[in-house]
Amino acid sequence: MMTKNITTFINPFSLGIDLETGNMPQATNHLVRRASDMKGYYMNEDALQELINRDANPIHYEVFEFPVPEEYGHLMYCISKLHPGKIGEEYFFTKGHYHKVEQTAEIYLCLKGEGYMLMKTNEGKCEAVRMERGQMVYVPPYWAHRSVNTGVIPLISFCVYPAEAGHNYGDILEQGFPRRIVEIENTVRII
Ligand code: PAN
Ligand code: ZN
Repeated sequence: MMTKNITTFINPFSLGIDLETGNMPQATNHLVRRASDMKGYYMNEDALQELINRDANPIHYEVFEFPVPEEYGHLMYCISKLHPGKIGEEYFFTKGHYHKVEQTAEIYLCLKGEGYMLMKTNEGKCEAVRMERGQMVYVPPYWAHRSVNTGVIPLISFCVYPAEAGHNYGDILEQGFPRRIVEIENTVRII
């Protein structure tokens, strides 16, 4: 349900984003997801555990943001940085989520790297849209979304979405996505 009655007044501001590295020096929120946070998401749990043991539970992806009020009318924005790698045959991905306020959309502008935005609906639709530098992906309302890095450098995107959207991770943790993106014989396959 959208709350349309509270929109806090704030003053305008600007901040810098390094379009090469995705660095946002003024960011005050830094969310870090490590390999151990991804338990239950990949097909090959043993391969995930091997990575956790071998590389001291490495960083999987990071989100940088300088928050605004989480209210109708404001726009939240962030840098999402997904590191490259595979768990077994499966390329690294973000957990993925629906927005809690499901009628909210999101824009991802890819700044660096390559991969896909995997999207699904509750009605069983699933789409994989290519992400590469300069490509904008529009995630419509009602679509769960997960970034997948099929390259060898971090996949970095600038994201913008209604600030009241919120995140629902539970449904994806339970149901996953109908499709997975894997490497078979040195080729990217969407299966
Ligand atoms: C993004 C994502 C970010 C991390 O900012 O939150 O890429 O992915 P997960 O949230 O799936 O862990 C976004 O879609 N915000 O709504
Ligand atoms: Zn989102």
